[in-house]
Amino acid sequence: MFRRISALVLAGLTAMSVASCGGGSGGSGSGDGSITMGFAQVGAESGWRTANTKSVQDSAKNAGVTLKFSDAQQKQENQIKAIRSYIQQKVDVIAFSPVVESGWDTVLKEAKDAKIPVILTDRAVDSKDTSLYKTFLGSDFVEEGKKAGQWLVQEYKDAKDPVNIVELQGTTGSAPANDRKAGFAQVIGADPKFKVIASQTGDFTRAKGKEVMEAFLKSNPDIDVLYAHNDDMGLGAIEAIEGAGKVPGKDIKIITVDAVKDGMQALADGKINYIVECSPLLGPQLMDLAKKVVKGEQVPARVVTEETTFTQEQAKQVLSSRQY
Ligand code: GYE
Repeated sequence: MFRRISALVLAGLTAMSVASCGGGSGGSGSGDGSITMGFAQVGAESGWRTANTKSVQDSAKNAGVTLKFSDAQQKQENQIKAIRSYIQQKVDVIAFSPVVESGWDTVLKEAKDAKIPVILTDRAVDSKDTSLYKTFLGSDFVEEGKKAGQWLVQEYKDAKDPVNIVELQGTTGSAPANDRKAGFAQVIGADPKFKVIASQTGDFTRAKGKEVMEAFLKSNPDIDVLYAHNDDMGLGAIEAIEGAGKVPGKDIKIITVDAVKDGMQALADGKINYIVECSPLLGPQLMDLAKKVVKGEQVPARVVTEETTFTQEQAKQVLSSRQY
């Protein structure tokens, strides 16, 4: 009897220690170095996001990181709930891509108090207190907006007439929408012939991009250029442009950001004119950073993703080898 009880107690203790392996709050994880990450994803709004989710999930597997994953369907309150549940579950590290920039201080403070390190990935927050997170891994969205503007300035360098631009913005209040708009405006603002005649959010989705472009076309007979903050909205807009009997890439020149496969295909087909790349393949670097912060090692406060741009000719060359 005693032997049976002690065996049960022992089994219970073992189970507890196994359970706590991934749960050392901010500790160094289990002896074998494995860690548990809670990841609060934005949603599944675009091809970029799908590729990003796959990258995070695949890299976690490869790195031996146990991943708890949630999809917030583009709603901040869902992300906050997910982060709180990761805090309760005492994960080793929380990573998330904040849907909007503002309103994170309270929940980030809760993670800090629970001694769970937080990594921002893809999108930034505007919190003044940078001790609320360990690092921010992702693109320089202002730079992306500038690259889009620079192509336009070059493309219309000899034009004397006004260039009428419509803009499809990403999710209102998100870092990529704010920054891609700002970078673009900064570059084209140097020449008054560039006029943004309409600018509205398409929430980074194809359906919204189409809907808003239809409205733009109805109220503006003379659109020269569309600048869409991502490929998906650009692809939706192409349907609207074709529906209105115009030729995308010719009657209306199109610049987008991301360079996912469908976007690159449209670029190679001549329907988009220029794409600024934004890489979603953040998973491997995220897992490296996570392991370091859980061990208490120093990491750079900002890790910027390397990216390029594509013309129609370049798209034709790389299309077959595009991973996402
Ligand atoms: O450009 C867009 C996605 O945050 C960089 O979010 C990301 C953006 C990306 O929905 O397609």
